[in-house]
Amino acid sequence: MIRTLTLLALSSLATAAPALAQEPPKEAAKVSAPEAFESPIKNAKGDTIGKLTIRDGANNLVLRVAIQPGGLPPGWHGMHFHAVGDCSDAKFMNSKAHVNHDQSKHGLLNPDGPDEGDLANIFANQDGSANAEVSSETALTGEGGLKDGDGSALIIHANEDDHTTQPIGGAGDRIACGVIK
Ligand SMILES: [Cu+2]
Ligand SMILES: [Zn+2]
Repeated sequence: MIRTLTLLALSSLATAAPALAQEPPKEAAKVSAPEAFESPIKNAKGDTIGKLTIRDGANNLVLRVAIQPGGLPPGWHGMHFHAVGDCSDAKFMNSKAHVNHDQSKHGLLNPDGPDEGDLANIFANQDGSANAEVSSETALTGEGGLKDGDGSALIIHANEDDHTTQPIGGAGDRIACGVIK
């Protein structure tokens, strides 16, 4: 029975393959390298605890966050793009609310979301170091992009984001910030 199913699956793959092969390759004309951006991430004292790197492709941007040992409390932390590229105050309130141009609800798992600032959580190890790579459909440049007039900020929160509740998924205080400008 299983074998029959496998064979069926294989034969449907076989018939699907030529159709796929005939499709013109997507983005064939786009040969330029993704736009890149790099910025330090600072804690409330203004110390650099790591860095963010953004690569922006045609349809998605990829954000990589690298936090050095001692940088964050161990465990999960919410991570968002906030609307203003200002990390100058200790509580990072100058970075304002999440990037959100169309009044979407907060939360990657919210049926009325997500807003443009919503990102997956980052996990900090026992030593406070962390590494994460997440994607976002929010653009780096152009209309509605992160590098708009007042820039944007990557904010890391004290607690994890439950991706559902308003306004920030219960993520709590803002404990780290990186300017995107
Ligand atoms: Cu946030
Ligand atoms: Zn949000």
